[in-house]
Amino acid sequence: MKTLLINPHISHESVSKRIVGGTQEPLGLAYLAAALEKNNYPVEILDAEALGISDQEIAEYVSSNNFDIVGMTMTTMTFSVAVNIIKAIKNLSDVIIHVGGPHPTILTVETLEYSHEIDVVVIGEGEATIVELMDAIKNNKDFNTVKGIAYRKGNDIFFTDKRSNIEDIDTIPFPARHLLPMKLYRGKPSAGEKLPIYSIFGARGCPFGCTFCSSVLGKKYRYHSAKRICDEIEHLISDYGAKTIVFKDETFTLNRKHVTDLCQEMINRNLNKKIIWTCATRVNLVNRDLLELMKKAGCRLIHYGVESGNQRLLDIINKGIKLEEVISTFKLTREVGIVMGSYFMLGLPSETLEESLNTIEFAKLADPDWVSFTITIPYPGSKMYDQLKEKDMIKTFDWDVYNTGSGYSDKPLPYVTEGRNEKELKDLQRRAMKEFYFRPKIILRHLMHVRSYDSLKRHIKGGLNLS
Ligand code: B12
Repeated sequence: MKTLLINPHISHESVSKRIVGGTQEPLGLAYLAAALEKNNYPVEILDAEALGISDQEIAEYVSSNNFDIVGMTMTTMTFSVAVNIIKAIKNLSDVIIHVGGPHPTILTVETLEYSHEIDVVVIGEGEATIVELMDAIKNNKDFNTVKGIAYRKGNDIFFTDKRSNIEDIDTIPFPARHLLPMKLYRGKPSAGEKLPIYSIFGARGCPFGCTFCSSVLGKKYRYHSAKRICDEIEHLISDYGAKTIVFKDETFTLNRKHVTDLCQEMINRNLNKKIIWTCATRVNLVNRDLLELMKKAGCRLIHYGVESGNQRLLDIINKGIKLEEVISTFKLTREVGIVMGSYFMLGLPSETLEESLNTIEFAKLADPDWVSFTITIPYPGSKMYDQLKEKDMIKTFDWDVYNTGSGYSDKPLPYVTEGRNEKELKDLQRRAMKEFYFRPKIILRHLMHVRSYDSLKRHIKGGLNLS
């Protein structure tokens, strides 16, 4: 019984690919594959995004290799692409199709109703469920014995008992990276010059309530032990020659004791001499001692989620930070010598033109090294989506339009805040990027970090895409 797990392609709309190139490992699928391998189920991963292959080529690969079961991961942005791939597969092969990931977890019934080719939706974390699903298929048991799924039987859709999240995530094996085309992943230039760059997901869940977030991994923060994370780093160094690690955790410094232990363990194992690393967190969850320790442990860059340069909007989106905290933390981070990236959003609900301009000015004032300005999209699963849907302010539920490459595609925006228009927001986004990056101080700062011809080319490509 052979399973294929597919990462659908997003390339033509992927902002990182359009502007700077490169893709990242689909860690969710690699975790699922590891769980299957641990239970002796043969599995392969096809990363269509990294490989750049067409729907037809995927369908032919499935049929010529006699897979019995195909799994596909889906976000809202990749939903339409994934559904087309599934259609192409079912045209050629009679396989069981199951899907998982944020979109089908949130809109389970809609997913099954929209695509009749999908047999099963795995809801939430998938490691335990996928193994039970395989057991049921192998032993010809009814799907109602598998917790945490919804499935189709005849014309009806059935939900089974809910599955709780995995308490101790150290029990999950390392992602099966040996099934991924590891040489094709490049990471973003903000991660630095030391290639190859690979990612680790060190913690799951986030207790905060930002209205734009649609995380499906729960509110409870569950993290891997310092030992497990350092073992995984050593594995990435020895097997793949990793030089840079990107922590994909949503809020890296949430538990200060844990981060302190982790940094200490990295230093004890001399990992700080072998790799550099990056992470993302909130401005109110660091202090000087912690930043200094992180720097000593090899932290090169921190991405801070700032979102807006207006306190009124920060409060509306329930961000729970103050603008003064942004300024003081950015100053501190620079003093400690850690590079900074900062995420901003334009077109938040009720945002005026003046407030959008404030955000651009604030980004320059706060002075990070890297920025992104994304146009607000209310993704299903977020509080913002529910609020705007209730007010009838979402223009379309055609999910293809939600793959806007953060506003950089020619697709129309599914939501435009009151009193504003699409063209103005898209123009403003480009203006924001140009105003931020095309300043002598920033150009110089970036050129000083360029260490290779390849990197110079990536910087120039990024700049040309902005102009
Ligand atoms: C890494 C990441 C990225 C990377 C993608 C790298 C990659 N190849 O995965 C990059 C930086 C490119 C990215 C970009 C964006 N992202 Co993103 N990203 C993430 C992040 C932080 C981690 C994903 C991850 O690895 N998770 C770890 C694994 C363990 O979880 P998982 O993937 O969900 O998989 C588990 C389950 O869902 C399930 N499962 C998943 N798939 C399948 C399939 C099967 C068959 C089964 C059985 C089970 C199953 O089992 C897995 C193991 O437990 C998530 C947030 C999060 N906490 O997940 C956001 C997230 C996926 N991103 C999101 C968004 C909105 C974006 C952007 C639009 C942001 C922006 N404004 O630019 C862009 C869009 C890019 C695009 N066009 O698609 C949203 C998606 C919301 C939604 N409704 O779909 C999320 C959930 C963030 C959030 N909290 O709102 N992202």
